[in-house]
Amino acid sequence: MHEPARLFGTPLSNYYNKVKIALIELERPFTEVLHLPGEQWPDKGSPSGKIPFLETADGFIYESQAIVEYLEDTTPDHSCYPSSATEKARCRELTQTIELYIELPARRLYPAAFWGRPFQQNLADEVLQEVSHGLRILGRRALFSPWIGGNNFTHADAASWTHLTTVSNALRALKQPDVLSEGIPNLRDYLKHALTRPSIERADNDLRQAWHNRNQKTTS
Ligand SMILES: N[C@@H](CCC(=O)N[C@@H](CS)C(=O)NCC(=O)O)C(=O)O
Repeated sequence: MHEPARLFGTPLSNYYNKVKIALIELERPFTEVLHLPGEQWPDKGSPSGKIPFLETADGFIYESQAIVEYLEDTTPDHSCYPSSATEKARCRELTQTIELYIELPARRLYPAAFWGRPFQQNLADEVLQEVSHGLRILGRRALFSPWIGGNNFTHADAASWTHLTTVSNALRALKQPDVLSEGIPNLRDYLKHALTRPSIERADNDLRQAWHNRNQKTTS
């Protein structure tokens, strides 16, 4: 029986939601601790100062992928990876492709898209080029039939849903071309299908509620 872990961060964060989906899928008990970027970081929590980080009986763990792998390694009775080493590597390829070549470049637009900072079209043009390149890489491996790697839900779907939703929301907020749907023709269907998974449905509801709370705070 696992001690409940404490997940630090906010449902507004795509990396936080990736870990939260893993916790739910692996049936690990956990509580959520609201911890916003900009607050003073706990000394032990996250050496990078970023969220998410997880407090476990073994100490604090940061970096979402390290947390996911830790949860896999310490949950002997469940897994969100295929059993074969090659298939597992495929899931990690997909996750890294999305994070390094799509989410990371797109992240440069989040201050303008989500936090009211000034928008620069030349920055957006650069980002769109980089994201389109990332989508071409992703297209060489991703199946989206119905899950990103094929028949079964894996951790790569948690990453895919949370990051692609966030990037898509950012581009829409900034009225930029929908390069995601151009690069992944069945993206809409995939994201819709992802919401049939209870873990993703819960993360999505919590995300919407967190935006609602934040918007109410900023308008009151
Ligand atoms: N590579 C990190 C990325 C985490 C990340 O970028 N988190 C964002 C929130 S989604 C953050 O903490 N931003 C605040 C900052 O960069 O200082 C991970 O996988 O955990």
